This record gives sequence, structure tokens and C-alpha cells, in this order.
Amino acid sequence: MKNSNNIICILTTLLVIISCTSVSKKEPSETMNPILSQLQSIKGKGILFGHQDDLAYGINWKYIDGESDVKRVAGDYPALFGWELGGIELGHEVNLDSVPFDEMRRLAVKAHEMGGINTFSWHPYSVIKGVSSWNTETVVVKHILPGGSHHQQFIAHLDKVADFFLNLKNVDGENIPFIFRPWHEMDGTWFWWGSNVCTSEEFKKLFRFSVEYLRKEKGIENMLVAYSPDRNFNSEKEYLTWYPGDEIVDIIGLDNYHDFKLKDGYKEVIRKLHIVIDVAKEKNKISALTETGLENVTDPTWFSSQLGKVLSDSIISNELSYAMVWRNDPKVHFFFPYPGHPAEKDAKKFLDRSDILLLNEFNQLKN
Ligand code: BMA
Repeated sequence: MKNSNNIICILTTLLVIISCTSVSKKEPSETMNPILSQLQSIKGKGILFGHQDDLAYGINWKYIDGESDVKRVAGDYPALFGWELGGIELGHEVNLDSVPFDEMRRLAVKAHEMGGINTFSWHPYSVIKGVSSWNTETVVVKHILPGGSHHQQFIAHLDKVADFFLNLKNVDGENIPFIFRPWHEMDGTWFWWGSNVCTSEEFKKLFRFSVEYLRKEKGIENMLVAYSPDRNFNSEKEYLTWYPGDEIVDIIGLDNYHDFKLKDGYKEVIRKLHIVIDVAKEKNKISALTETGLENVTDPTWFSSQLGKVLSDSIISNELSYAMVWRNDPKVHFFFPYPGHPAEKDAKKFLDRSDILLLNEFNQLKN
């Protein structure tokens, strides 16, 4: 009797331990974020096409409901919509590209209601000297980490980001799911979180702290997180130099404009994406070309002869979830053609391919 009581006691303890471990191991996104299951369901059927600021402005128009340069050229909206949060941390009403945050929120909710996926980048001003993301003269990262001289100010910045995310709600008042892609291109040397201004350990701490603070302290549960180095790696090990951890990251990404500019550069993009995809497969995560494009689309066949070739690669077409081109700002630069532009026909031909998904196709294919 005593023995069987002991056995029952041991078994119960074991069960409790096992169930506690499996609960604590679950990532928030695994259980709650529909974007992951949608992306998994379309894997191998097509690659989503995305465009930054697509619904906000384009060439010769801004803030006209229903407009989109992708729709003007290809007849449908992109399936993925990129937005930029830089400036929100200072309490600004418009982002660093003059997009009003209220309008961004409204358009992101609209994109979600149409069936699209929203992804947010963030080029924050630094809490030290208020310098822009592109200022690498001041050491910032180590001072904003826990224990650092400017940690509290940094938390105030994250609070502003959290407020924005917590107010991304549908008509029923429910928070909508989205992707957050902070601290991107860390392997480059142009941002204050770049590889020349902080160590990889400091960087990982920054990334982990930011995501854990938003998820755990602010209760943001519907957020997937993308890790997006630029092109400066040649192996999985190098790619993972700044990787903050499997429990932090959901999307294994790559930003790559530069390699496309090299001779036969698309081959280099393919090579890097194969590394990205290998990492994603090992970690059972989603892979994406999180930013790309040719500034001002100066090659009228770039979409089919460059990006198109990359996305036709057999491994990439089976594995990659999305590819996003950057914004169309008539005053600064644009990455997607507009009606009358020499690349218009070619971009349409590329987007007409059955393996490149715009919004309607995505809506039909996803679970
Ligand atoms: C860059 C450029 C800038 C812009 C920034 C954040 O690539 O487009 O003009 O301010 O992204 O959107």
C-alpha cells in the first residue's frame, strides 16, 4: 500500500512537471497567431508579394482610399503590407516619412480586414542625443540595456511602440495579428545597432529585451517577430551571429538590395536565401525576403529577370513565404513602377505568375 501510494505520488509529480514544462515551452505565437498557420498553409503554393506603405501613398497620389501602386499596375493589392514606426518613440504624430500614425493604424486594420498581413519595421531615434537610426557616431546599445544609464528612457520608447500595437484593433475591438521586424540589418554598419557600434552579445540582449518587454510586460500576444540581417554572411553560423533565440524569433529573414546590383547578383541572393532557408528549416520556422528592390526601378526588366529568377529557384519557391519591396515615395525613391513607367509591363508579368501571390490569390489559398 505504502509502495503504491509512493508510486502514485511520484507519477503525479512527474505529470505535473511534464505539463508545466510543456506549457512554459510553448511560444505565444504557436498558439495564438493565425499568420503563422496561414503562411505555413501556402508554403510551396506561392510566395506572397509585399510592398512598404502601399496603401498610404504612391507616385502622384497620397491618402486616397483604395489606391495602391501595386493595384494600379497589377490589378490587385499586395498580400503583405509593410509599415514603418520610426518617430513613434518620440511621441510624434507622423513617422519619419511623414505618414500619420493614426492613418497607418487605420490602413493596417483595413489591410488585415481585406485578408492581408501587416509587417512593421522600426527605425527609432536614439534615446542618447536623439540621433537618427543612421547615426553611428554615438554608442547607444550598451547604455539602453538593463542596468545601462539610459535604460529607463528606452523603456519609455518601447512603451510608445506598445501603445501603437495595443491599439491595432478590428471593428470588434480585438487586437489584430501582425509581424514586428525590429533591429534589422544589424550586420551592416549604418544603424546605431549595427555590427560596428555594438557587440553581438549586446545586440542579442537588446533584441531579446525589446521582444520580451512587449510580449510579457505589455501583454502583446499577437505579434510575430522577424530577424532580418542584411547580406553580410556566408554561412549559417555567420547568419546566426546576432540571433536572439528561437523563443524570440518567428520569421527567419533577409534584407537584400545590394547583391542584386552585382554582376549576376541574383545568384548571390539565391545563395544567401538558401542559407536563410536552411536555418528556417532546422528551426521549423518561416523564411522571407523581408526587404528588397531596385531603387527607382532603373532596370525595366528587374522584376522578371532579377527578383523573378530568385523566386523561381526550386528550393526558394518551395520554402520562402514572402518577398517585400520598399516604398514608393516620389520625393525620395520608389521600388515599384507606376502606370507609364518603363518597368510597368514587366512588373505586371511578374505579378501575374501563379506562384507569386497578391491579395486575392492569397485569400483563396490560405486556410
Ligand atoms: C529608408 C528610406 C528612408 C526612410 C526609411 C524608413 O530605406 O526609404 O527614406 O526614411 O527607409 O522608412
